[in-house]
Amino acid sequence: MPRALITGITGQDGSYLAELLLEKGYEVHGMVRRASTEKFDRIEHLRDRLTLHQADLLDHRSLVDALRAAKPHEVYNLAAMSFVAVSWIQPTLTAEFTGVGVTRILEAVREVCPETRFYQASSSEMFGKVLETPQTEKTPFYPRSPYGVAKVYGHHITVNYRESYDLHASSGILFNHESERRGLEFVTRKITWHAAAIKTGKRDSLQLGNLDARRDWGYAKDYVEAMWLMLQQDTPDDFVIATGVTNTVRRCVEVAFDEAGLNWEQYVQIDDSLKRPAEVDLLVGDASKAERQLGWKPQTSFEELIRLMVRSDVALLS
Ligand code: NAP
Ligand code: F7E
Repeated sequence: MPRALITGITGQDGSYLAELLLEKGYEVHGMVRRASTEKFDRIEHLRDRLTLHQADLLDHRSLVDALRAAKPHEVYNLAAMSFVAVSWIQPTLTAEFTGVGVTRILEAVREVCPETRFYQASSSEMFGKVLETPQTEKTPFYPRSPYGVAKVYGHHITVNYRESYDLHASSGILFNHESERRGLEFVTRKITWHAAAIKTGKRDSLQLGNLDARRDWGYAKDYVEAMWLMLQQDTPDDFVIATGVTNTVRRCVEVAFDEAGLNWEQYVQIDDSLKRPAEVDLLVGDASKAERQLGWKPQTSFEELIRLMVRSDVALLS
């Protein structure tokens, strides 16, 4: 039976990846952080089929112990401080988790299980102020946030350990991906949740920042499949995972409020404090290498995604 260890298993992607690997017959181990109140909502339905290990990306000893206990064939490093807006408020902590944390886990893999296949969760935020469009694996990075800078470090250290120590380490450069399990602070879920909350009478307005920002949004369930495919290749490599379609935040609002049967202009207000010190204006990825080499293609359109998120939030709040 193949064994996998997922860091960040309590997050959006971790929970979908755990489901996928269980379906494929894996023994699934997850790394979790201790908190005074457990927040395992996204994996509650899987709890009895998972083995959880207390560890933290800030603590090398705990990473070594988790790897020794799990003996994984595959490690998926999804743990990170993942919210871009907060990375300006906690820039050094973001660098520690999201950047140097990657070196800590790579060092632990090298020490405990150098044959293990390793996946690093890189991000389209590394492209930031884009130097070409669409963005590919060869597009130079120009990060625009402390989070993006930390992800560039994590990406380069993964490539460097692959080349220095011959590790089977791959990096997925994933563009934004969302779902019913997306954190409420990210813009798509904030919009779908508020559309549902207004429809069900629990809120009467929605405050947003930059409506003109453009993102390439896909469905998280489709994207975790690409992570798994990367680790099934004989040779480790880097892959852009994206839909190739870009939409504005404004379009996201229009679709979500339409699904809820509401006129968005009556409810949405601009709050300048939600605008970022430096913005990423346009992201659109070219995933043709993943299609060619992994046979991966996105299955869910932007509009389907936003509509299914609104329906899920309406059900949640009703
Ligand atoms: P998420 O929902 O915010 O989940 C992040 C996970 O990381 C949580 O399980 C969190 O645990 C864990 N974590 C944070 N700091 C940690 C630490 N110091 N030690 C151990 N665990 C820690 O993020 P996501 O959307 O699933 O994203 C997964 C990964 O892909 C992240 O690395 C993110 O940066 C990257 N990424 C995401 C996207 C996207 O659009 N979703 C795109 C590109 C890349 P707690 O539950 O304890 O907080
Ligand atoms: O912002 C604009 C905001 O926070 C998207 C993470 O998963 O994807 C995610 O990062 C856009 C930005 O995601 C609000 O200015 C307007 O331009 O949903 P977001 P993100 O910053 O793109 C990348 C690929 C990752 O790797 C990250 O981990 O929406 N926006 N008004 C707003 N954003 C938020 N959050 N809230 C607003 O009110």
